[in-house]
Parts: sequence; structure tokens; C-alpha cells
Amino acid sequence: MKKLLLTGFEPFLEFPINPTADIVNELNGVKINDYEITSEVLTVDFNQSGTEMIEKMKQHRPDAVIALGLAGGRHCITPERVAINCNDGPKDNRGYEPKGERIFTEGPDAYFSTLPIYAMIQSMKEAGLPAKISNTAGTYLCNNVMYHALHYYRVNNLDGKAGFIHVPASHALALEKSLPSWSQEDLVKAIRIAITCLNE
Ligand code: PCA
Repeated sequence: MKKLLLTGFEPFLEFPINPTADIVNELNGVKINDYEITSEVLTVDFNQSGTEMIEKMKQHRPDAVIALGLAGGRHCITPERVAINCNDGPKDNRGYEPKGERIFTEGPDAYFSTLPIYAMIQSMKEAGLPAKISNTAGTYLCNNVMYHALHYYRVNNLDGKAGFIHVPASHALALEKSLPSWSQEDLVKAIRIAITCLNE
């Protein structure tokens, strides 16, 4: 059986709930096709989250990594195409606010996702769940952990697949903040479908 590391994030900025933490906790230990899922919830901290991702990859030695994050305001599930070597954005959960710093000084400018993102959106849409590819994961912690996962596989010559999927707000979050939202059930269903595509 192969191992999938599935990560979510703690709440951040103006969002008191992060639906990705609940998604990954629900799927922890679940087996989907060839993959057994190990879940972790990451902090939202420019000086910490990437290190956590690498520590979890060293600990679990996953064959694939799917990192999840909330994109409050998006309407559909969006597998990300690319991670860029840049930290920028509003204050993280420890109050740090980088202004256009490189994540790894000597790292490449960008990494493309190695997840089957076309198959993922196709399968989600066939199941009646709106999905489309996103061409920017931003410059905040979601981009940061996606970059870290791809960089770790690359510099260690490992052939695991890695990438990131942004999800819309859950209804629970939308009760607190006015945002387009999905049921938690459909969010989990979409991520289960994405995982079934890993063999493609
Ligand atoms: N979303 C943020 C960071 C944590 C999260 O869930 C982002 O899109 O960068």
C-alpha cells in the first residue's frame, strides 16, 4: 500500500474556521485505492509551516503529498498548477509579514504541481462538483508549503507526486463570514475524488 500525506491548515487571518483541518482529520487513516492517508494540520507561520511540511515528509516518507488550504471567496475546488519561490502577504499567525522574500535563496523560481490536476478536475466535474485549475496559489503559506513539498522531492531525487488544492469556505465558515460556501460533506467528497486520480 502506498502512503499519501494529506495536510490542512489551522485558522488564519479573518477566518475563524479552516475547513481543511476538518477534511484532513476526517480522512486520516482512510484507504482510497492504492493509498493509505496520513493527515497533518500545519501552522500558518512563514518561519515554521514549510519546516513542518518537510519534517512530516521525513517522518512519513509519503509516495504522494496533497496539501489543502482555504481560499475564502473562491467558488470551486481549485488544484493549483504552480508554486513560486516567494513569500509575501499579510501577517501570519505569529505576526510576521514578509515582503517579497525568496523561500529558498538558491531554489528555482517555480515548481509545477506533479499531481494529475487535469484528471482531478475532470473527475470532480463528472461527479457534479465544480472544479477548475488555478494558475496561482498566491504568495502566502499555501504557496509556501506547496513549494517546500516539491523542493524536498526534487533535491532528494525522490519521485513522489506533490501539489496543492485550494478549497472554498464551508457553510460553517460562511455563517461567520459572508463567502461562497460548500457543505463539508461535498468538500470531503471532492478531495476523495482527487485522491482516486493519483494512479493516473
Ligand atoms: N489558506 C492560506 C494559508 C492557510 C490556508 O488555509 C493560503 O491560501 O495561503
